[in-house]
Amino acid sequence: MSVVGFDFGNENCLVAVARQRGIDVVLNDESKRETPSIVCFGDKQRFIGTAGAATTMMNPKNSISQIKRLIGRPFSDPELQRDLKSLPFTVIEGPDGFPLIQARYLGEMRTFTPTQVLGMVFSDLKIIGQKNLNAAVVDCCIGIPVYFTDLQRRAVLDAATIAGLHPLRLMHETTATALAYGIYKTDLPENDQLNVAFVDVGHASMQVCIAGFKKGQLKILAHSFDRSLGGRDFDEALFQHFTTKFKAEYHIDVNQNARACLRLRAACEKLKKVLSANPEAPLNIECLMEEKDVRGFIKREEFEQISIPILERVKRPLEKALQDAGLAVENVHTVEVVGSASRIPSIMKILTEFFGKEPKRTMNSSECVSRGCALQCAILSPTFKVREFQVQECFPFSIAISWKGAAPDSQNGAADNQQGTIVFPKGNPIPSIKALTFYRSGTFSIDVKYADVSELQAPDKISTYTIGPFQSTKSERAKVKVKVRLNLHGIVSVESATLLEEEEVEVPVTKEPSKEPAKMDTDEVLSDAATKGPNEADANMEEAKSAADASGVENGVPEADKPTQMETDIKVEAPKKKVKKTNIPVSEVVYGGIPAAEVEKLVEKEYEMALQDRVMEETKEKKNAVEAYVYDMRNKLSDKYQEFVTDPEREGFTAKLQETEDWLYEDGEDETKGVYIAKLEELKKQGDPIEVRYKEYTERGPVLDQLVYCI
Ligand code: ATP
Ligand code: MG
Ligand code: K
Repeated sequence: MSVVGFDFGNENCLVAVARQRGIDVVLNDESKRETPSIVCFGDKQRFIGTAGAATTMMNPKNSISQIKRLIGRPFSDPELQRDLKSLPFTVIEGPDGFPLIQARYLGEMRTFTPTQVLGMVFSDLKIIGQKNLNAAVVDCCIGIPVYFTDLQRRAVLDAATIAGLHPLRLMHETTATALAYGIYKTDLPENDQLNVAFVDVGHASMQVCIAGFKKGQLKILAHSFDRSLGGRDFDEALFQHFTTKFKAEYHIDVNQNARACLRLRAACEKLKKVLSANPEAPLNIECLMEEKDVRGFIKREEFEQISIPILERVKRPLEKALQDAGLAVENVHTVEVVGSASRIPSIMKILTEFFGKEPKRTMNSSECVSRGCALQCAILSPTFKVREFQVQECFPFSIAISWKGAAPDSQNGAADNQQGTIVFPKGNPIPSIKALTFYRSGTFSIDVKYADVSELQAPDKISTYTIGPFQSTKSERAKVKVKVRLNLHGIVSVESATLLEEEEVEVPVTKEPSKEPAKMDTDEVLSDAATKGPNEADANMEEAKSAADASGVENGVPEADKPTQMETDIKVEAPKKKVKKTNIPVSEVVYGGIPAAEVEKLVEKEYEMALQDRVMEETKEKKNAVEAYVYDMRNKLSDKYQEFVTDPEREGFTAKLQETEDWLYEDGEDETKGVYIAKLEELKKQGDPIEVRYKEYTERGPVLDQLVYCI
C-alpha cells in the first residue's frame, strides 16, 4: 500500500512519499520537485505538468491552468468570472450551470470539466510517485484549501477517482503544514499549550490557521482565509501598470493579444520576484506584439504603492483567526509563514506589525503541505508505524439541516413549516457524527445547507436526502433516527436512517438486573420526544460516538437545541420494552458535481487518453531510436567498422542511412510507432553483420594479446 501526499497548487504541485526512513519530496522526470499544474492539449496527445508548461507559450489557448480555481464552482460564481478574464483558454457554461473548458485535442474541439482536468493533473502526479516508489500508488492524502466547499471537496475526490487514486483523507493545507511542523518537535510542552499561527500566502489565496501543540498532539483552534488574495494579485497589479504604460508609450494594447498577455504576465511575475530581493527591477520583452520591443522599470516603493489595495486585505484573515481561536495576539507564541508569495517584503512587514514579532520561516515553505499530507497518510495507513501524534481538526463552516415539520393529523394543516438546526457549528471537530430523532408517518426529506453563506461564495444548499419509505406497525408516527456525518474529508452526508420501534416483551426478572442497561448502546438511549406537543420541533439531536474516528478526535460539540434526556425510567421488570431497529433507505441528491455512473465513464476516458499519450511517447522514442542509429552507424562506418566492411558494402549502407535521414525529415516525419520499429529493423539487418564481425574480432583480440603476453 502506498503512502503518498499530494499538494496540488494553483501553480505547482508536489509529491511526497513515505519510506521507512522518512518522508521525501520526490523529483519529476525533469528532476524538479515542483510540477506545474498545467494540462496542454495537443493534436496527438496531452502534455501534462512540466511538459505542459513547456508547450504553453506555443499553444496558449489549449493550455489549461488554474484548475484549482475552477473546480466545484458554478459558472455564475463572480469570483470564477473574474478569474476567467485573465485566463487564455475558453470556458463556457455547461447545461448543468457549471463550467466546461474548451480545448482543441486530437484535431477537434472538445470540452472537459474542470474535475476531469484535475484528474489529468492527478494522473501525472501519480506517475511521478510510482516512478519513485517503484510501486503502484493508490492510497494517498491530498491537500486542499480550508475554504473548499462541500462540492469542491467532492470534485477533488472525483478527480482522484478518475486518476485511480484513493484518498484516505483530504487534508486542509494549513493543517498539513502544522502536522509537518509539530510531529518532529521534541520539545512540545506536556501541559501548557504552544500556540502557533501558520500563514500561507500562495498563488491565489491566503490561509491562516492557529494550532495549539502539546506533547503528542496538535489541535486546530481556528481557520481563516481570503479566497482571492495571493501572489497572482500582485502580478495582476504589475500587469495593469505596464499595460497602461505600454499603451501610452508604444501604442499597443496587450489585451488584444493572448500570447502577448501571457508573456507580459510571466514577465510581471518575474519582476515581482526580483523585487522581493532587490530595491528595483527592469522589464524587457522583445517583440511583445506588433514587432515592438518594450522596456520598463519599477522601484519597490512604486510596486508597494500600486499594491496597496491588496496589502490592505492581509490583516483581516489574521484578525479573524485570532478572534475565532479566542486568543489575544500575545498568546500566539510563534508565527510560521509558508507559501511562496509570502516572500514579498511588504507582506512580511504587515505580519510582523500585526503579531508584534518577526514571523519565522522554519518550514520548507513549498514542501510542507505535501510532507504533512504524506505524514497524515502514514498515520492513517495500517502499513506504517508513525510516532504517536493526534491531529484534532476543526471545520471552518457551520452546517445546518432543515426539514418540513410533519402535520400531526390531517385536520391540522400546518405541514409546511420549515424547521432547522445547526448540526455542525463552525469549529466542529472533523470527523464527527450526530444523530437526530424524527417522528414521521412516512417518507420525508432533509436539506443539508450552509448556515451562513456570507462566509463563502456558494449557494447555501448542499444536498437533499430522502428518507423512506418505511412503515410503522405500532403508532401512526414512527420514531426515526437519522445519522449525519461530517467525514474525514470535511464532506457532510446523511449516513443512515433507522426505524426504532418499542416492543413489549415478556422477560423473566433476572437475578442481576443491574447488568441490563449496560448492554444498551448509545443508539438506544434516545430522548423520547413523543410526549411533546405537535408543534414543537420534532427533531432531537444527540452525539453519537464514531467508532471510525481515525484520528481519535473527540466529539466535544456544544449541546444541541434540545438536550438529550436519558431514559432513566427503564427498569428491569417484566414486561420489558425492547427496541426493534429497521434500516430505512436513504437517497442522496447533491447540487452539482458528477453522478457516480458518470465518474465511471470518465475513468475509462482518462485511461484512453493516458494510453494515447503513452503511445505517442513511445512513438517519439522509436523515432529517436532510428535517428540515433543513423548517426551512430554513419560515424562507426568511417571509424571503427572501417576495416570490417568492403568499399561497396560501406557505400551502399551509407547511402541507405542518408536516405533514412532524409525520410525522417520528410515523409517519415510523422509515422506510427510500428513504422519506426520496422525501419530500425530494416537498417539493423544490414548493420548487424558488420557489428558481429567487429565484435568477434575485438573479443578474440584481447585473448590473443594475453597469450602473446604470457609467452
Ligand atoms: P495556492 O496555494 O494558491 O494553491 P501554490 O501553492 O501553487 O498556490 P505557491 O507555490 O505557494 O502557490 O506560491 C506561488 C506564488 O508565489 C506565485 O504567485 C509566485 O509568483 C509567488 N512567488 C514565488 N517566489 C516568489 C518570490 N521570491 N517573491 C515573491 N513572490 C514569489
Ligand atoms: Mg499552496
Ligand atoms: K499508521
